[in-house]
Amino acid sequence: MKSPVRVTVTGAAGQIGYSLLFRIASGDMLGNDQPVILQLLDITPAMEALEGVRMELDDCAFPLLAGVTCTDDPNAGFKDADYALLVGARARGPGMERKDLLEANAQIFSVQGKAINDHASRNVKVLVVGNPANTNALIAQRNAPDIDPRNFTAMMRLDHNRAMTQLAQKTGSSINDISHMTVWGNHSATQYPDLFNTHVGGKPAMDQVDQEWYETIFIPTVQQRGAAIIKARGASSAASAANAAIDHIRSWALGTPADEWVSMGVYSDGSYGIAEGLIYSFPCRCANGDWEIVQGLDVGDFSRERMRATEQELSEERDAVKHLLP
Ligand code: NAX
Repeated sequence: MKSPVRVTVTGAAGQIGYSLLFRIASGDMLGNDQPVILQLLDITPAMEALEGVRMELDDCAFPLLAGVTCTDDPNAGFKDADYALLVGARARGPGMERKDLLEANAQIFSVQGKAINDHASRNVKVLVVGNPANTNALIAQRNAPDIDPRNFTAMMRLDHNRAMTQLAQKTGSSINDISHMTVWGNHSATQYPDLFNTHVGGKPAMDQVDQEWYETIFIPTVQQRGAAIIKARGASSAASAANAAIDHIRSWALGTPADEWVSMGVYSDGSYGIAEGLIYSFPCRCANGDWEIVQGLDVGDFSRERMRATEQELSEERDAVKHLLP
């Protein structure tokens, strides 16, 4: 048996946490030969609820769960972390402007970035789920100058999975027939789900759907799916978000299938003309615990315009918190 790895989860007492922790502990994320120690971080008022979650984890008697700690101290929470899933964030309250939300989260993610810098493993793999996820990831990354910026990522896998299913349902095919999906940009309504490189049953997706459906149904449905779930459920996506977080880390740690890729918010190196340093979603291939941006995809004018719009939004988010960035 391998030696245990340390997995920090923030916002662990929240609704995504409740769908996520049990799957990490059962081996869904890192494989059924990899023991884990869970380091659960939340804020002080949530400690009692978090203790209840710990009791339930105990009661599952998971063979792979080698320990659980609960804390409200980021320095303790990130100690020696090999993986860090930053789920906890400040939700938008009544009367809160977008700028206030960005600022409130900038405070949280700068503290957590510093704690990661000072206490986590040098190879820690960080996934930011808490919204605005891409900009929160940027803030954490900028506050962790001793860690490779490539180790900070933002979750786009829920958007990617949503797009896969919408396409499978439209074409009457199985999810297993869909490959080479890409969602570019920001985890927000400006994200751009791109079918121009996607395949259904090994053949180009755009030969199997019409442009009108693509533009007027598919793209807005994927972009607005989070809002549709809030409307229907009265609460935001939780189990599907937790599932996407598991998928994201699993792909990163254990690799993507040969010739396939997934969408990940990663540190832009300027690929496809996207400003360097933004945390932008690209098609990524993973192997040996590392990711690379897939190069050379077909980007026509239709795609270019949408990729730019979502890049523009990320630049504006970054500029809104510039005064808080080191
Ligand atoms: P909940 O409100 O149920 O839980 C959030 C938890 O975070 C609470 O327990 C809270 O006490 C904790 N928290 C707040 N500030 C914290 C801090 N400074 N340190 C540690 N913990 C802190 O929200 P939940 O539904 O679990 O969603 C969590 C986040 O995921 C939200 O920001 C949400 O917007 C975001 N989402 C991101 C998605 C994505 O695809 N990237 C999709 C799902 C989800 O909407």
